[in-house]
Amino acid sequence: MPYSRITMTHFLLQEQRRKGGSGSFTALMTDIIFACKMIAHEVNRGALAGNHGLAGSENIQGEDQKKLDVLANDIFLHMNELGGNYAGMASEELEDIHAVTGGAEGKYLLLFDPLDGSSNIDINVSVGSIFSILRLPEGANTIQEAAFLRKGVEQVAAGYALYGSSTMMVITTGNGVNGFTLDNNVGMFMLTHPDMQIPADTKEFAINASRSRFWEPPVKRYIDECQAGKDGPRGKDFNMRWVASMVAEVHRILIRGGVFMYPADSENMKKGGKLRLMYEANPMAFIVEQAGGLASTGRGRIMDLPPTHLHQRVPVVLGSKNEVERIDAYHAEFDGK
Ligand code: P6P
Repeated sequence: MPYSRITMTHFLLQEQRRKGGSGSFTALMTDIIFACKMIAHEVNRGALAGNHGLAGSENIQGEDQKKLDVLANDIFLHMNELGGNYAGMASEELEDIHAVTGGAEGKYLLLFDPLDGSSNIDINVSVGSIFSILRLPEGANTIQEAAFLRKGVEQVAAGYALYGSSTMMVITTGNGVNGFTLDNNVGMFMLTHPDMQIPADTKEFAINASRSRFWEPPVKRYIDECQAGKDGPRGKDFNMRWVASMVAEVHRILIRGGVFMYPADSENMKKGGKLRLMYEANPMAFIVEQAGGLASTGRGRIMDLPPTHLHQRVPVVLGSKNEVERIDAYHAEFDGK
């Protein structure tokens, strides 16, 4: 059997040739791949490198930054500045968009959550990086926040890196979803999960059940029915998972199906929910939809939402198509639609 492994770089080059691209997208993705490999190294070194614990600073979200939050953000900024294949950047860890420096002249806008799930770092549980890529609007010469405020349907590409038992990257450019595993011996991501598909049905849900007292009735109805098991209205038993790392939850759903929910509730409703639209919900929604799943707020498609500001939050219900449709139907029934 001839050697048939495909590296992520060669996969992207094949996509580039198929689409007749100029190579600037591939160049940007190469910088992102470098950043994720370096972050993987720092995550894996953990306490040995003094990477655990708090940085002693807060981010725009008012959250205490972990040392690796700051380091991962610095790595993303530095590797992309070196590459210069971007027109502007935005990060969960930065209040404002990142000024273009060093003569960057790419035609893409890069948005990212450099280290998602960072409360898991010190306990050695999976964390990840999430990124979203938009095309710079035609004729835009100065980069303002407004250029980033585009619906999820306008994304050119989206992906994540999962720093877990193995390091993986999963991406979509609008032609399905493909997964790559880092071979540390050669330092390359290799195609291991071609054409990832989410099963339409599932017996597994993920939600932070400690917030049940805040949930709206349609969310409570859905979870109660799952917990009622085979003797209840669903006629089957369900299992629950909660990793507190959206990247890990989405990856599990891509591999074996499931539904992930972080709904707006009576406690977080005033902020619009918990998860951020531009660099968490939208990229994950693109990936999930490209894999045959759905991504909703409970009351509408996430990728159709017109953003109003960079760090806005949004309710998230995503995963197996038939479960998301059921949850949306419960919301519509509750709203009297
Ligand atoms: P909770 C991580 O901080 C995150 O943004 C998502 O990755 C994760 O799903 C969620 O928040 C965890 O929230 O309420 O369990 O801390």
